[in-house]
Amino acid sequence: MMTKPLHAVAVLAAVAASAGASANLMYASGVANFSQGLQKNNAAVPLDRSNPAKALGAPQNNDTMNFVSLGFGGSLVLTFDTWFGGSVTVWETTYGNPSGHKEAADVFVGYGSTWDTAQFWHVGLLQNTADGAAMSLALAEQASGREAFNFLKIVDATNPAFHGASGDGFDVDGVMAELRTVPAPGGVALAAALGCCWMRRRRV
Ligand SMILES: [Ca+2]
Ligand SMILES: [Ca+2]
Repeated sequence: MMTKPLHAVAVLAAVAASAGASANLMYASGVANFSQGLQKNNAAVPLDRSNPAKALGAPQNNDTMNFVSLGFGGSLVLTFDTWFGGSVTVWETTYGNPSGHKEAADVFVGYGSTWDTAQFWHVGLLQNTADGAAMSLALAEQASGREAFNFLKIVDATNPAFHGASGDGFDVDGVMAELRTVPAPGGVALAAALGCCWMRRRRV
């Protein structure tokens, strides 16, 4: 009896921790794949800019080494604790000077059992000057017929012409998405179950 309130608190804390940002928003929590590109001069991106885990969790959103550099043409596939939809928000790092470091990336959302077999739909081209703003998934929803996704892919689309020899493409500090509590696969499973019951009832 005495422990019941404590249990309730523990459960609430666990729910809050998994939600991350808030009840309806969450930050990326896993790296499904990282295929880093190179610097403009074809040298490898320095190690301190090459850890994809720096794109997970809440963005630091400051001028520290809080990001992973995609490298020119590089890509990063992230996952969340659960299904997401609605919109996604990406934070980039440009040390307070985005117009001096023009970087861009194509953002995709995907659905599938693994990142390399998943189908992806284009969300938009994100300029680093517009980072931190929510990108609507409305067009991806229309194209896919889905309202919930389980992969988010960011592909560097930076024009090397804007950069010096050590330019290294788009930098990802953090990514946020809206939680979807009723994923389509569950709906499909439910429909299948209902169809099964209906068939069974019909036979009776
Ligand atoms: Ca960069
Ligand atoms: Ca970060």
